[in-house]
Amino acid sequence: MGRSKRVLRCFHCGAILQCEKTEEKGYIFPETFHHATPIQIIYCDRCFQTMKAFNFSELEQRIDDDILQILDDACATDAYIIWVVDLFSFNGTLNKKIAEKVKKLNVSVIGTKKDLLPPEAKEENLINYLRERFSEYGIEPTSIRVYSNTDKIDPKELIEDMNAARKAHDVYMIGNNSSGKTSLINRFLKGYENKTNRQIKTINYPETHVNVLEIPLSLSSFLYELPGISQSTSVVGKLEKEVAKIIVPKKTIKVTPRIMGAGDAMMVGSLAAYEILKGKPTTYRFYAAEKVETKKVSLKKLDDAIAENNMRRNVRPVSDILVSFLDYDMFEYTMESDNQWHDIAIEGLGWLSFKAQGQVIRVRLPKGVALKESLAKIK
Ligand SMILES: Nc1nc2c(ncn2[C@@H]2O[C@H](COP(=O)(O)OP(=O)(O)O)[C@@H](O)[C@H]2O)c(=O)[nH]1
Ligand SMILES: [Mg+2]
Repeated sequence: MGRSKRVLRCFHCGAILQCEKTEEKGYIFPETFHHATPIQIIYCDRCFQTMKAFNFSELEQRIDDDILQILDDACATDAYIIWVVDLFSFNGTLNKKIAEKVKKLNVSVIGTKKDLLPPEAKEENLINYLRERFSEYGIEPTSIRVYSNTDKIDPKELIEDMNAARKAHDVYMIGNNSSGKTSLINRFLKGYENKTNRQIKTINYPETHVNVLEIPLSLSSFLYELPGISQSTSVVGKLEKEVAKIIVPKKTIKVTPRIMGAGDAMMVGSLAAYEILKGKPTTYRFYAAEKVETKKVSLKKLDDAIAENNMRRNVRPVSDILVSFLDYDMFEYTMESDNQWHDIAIEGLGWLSFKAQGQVIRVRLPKGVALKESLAKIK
């Protein structure tokens, strides 16, 4: 009779553990592999690293606390705030604590990366969209502009506008990581003349752990570029780097129209799905980076289709971190019947746009990612 031995598997993703191929599923260090006992709870290296990354969120929090502390100074000096948002990934989710701090100040909003949106995205609609989203947090911006780094704007004009708005006060530029703050400042610097005896420098902001860029605007006022606000609610950064490469757009995003009605569902790779529980067949448009693939399937077959796609990887992207149903959150929206275009947007991934006609739509998305329903960004 042969002998049997328990096969060691990762406690998180279930992959069979091995210690030979670092790039393949289930890899653990030979030390751990050879000394493992059958009753031990072991995670493969990949899951272990991911879980470590999740647990490091406290570290990100500390950076946000530092930003809050810097903003206390901004409040104390009645500073002018420039809040930069990336027009693609912004779905209306703002950091509440930061919004609470700056809402009494003079806030101006700059939407960046307009070039990533399709030509139907009109400046006026985008500005209204931004105004409505900020207003939900009690912020009434004094000005809202949208830019692309390919726009021909005169840097001198940027400076004149800012000088008129800040009324000799300091300026604090805030925004998420990669929202385009540094790119904006670089454009601004092209028209900048330093009339002070101080230099542009990166300083450790007093009593914090963070560095900020300090640009003297006059003998007694500065522009500060604050570190990026951590995007803990975006898909980007929650999943693998390979997934981020697919979902972060580098050129104009793609719009996929589909007719769907009750009983239909749309998979977005294996990362997310929109399920139409109730509603007449109508056009749904999905906006996402060019390499993000979608597939219409019957609602009944959705679970099987996702499981199969996790193996075959026909509809990209697929994440090895999303291995069970428990790794997803689910939300259900009952829409009004206002016949206006609405979006249900998954932060960092994309959004489904449709005319609200009383549909019931269920969305599944990676746990902890922000989902937001609002009037459409692009009409
Ligand atoms: N397509 C496009 N990309 C942009 C634009 N502005 C910034 N980026 C890119 O977005 C990324 C982050 O920009 P950066 O200015 O470093 O953002 P920061 O982290 O807020 O300082 C970089 O890869 C930039 O090239 C824009 O208007 N259009
Ligand atoms: Mg920067």
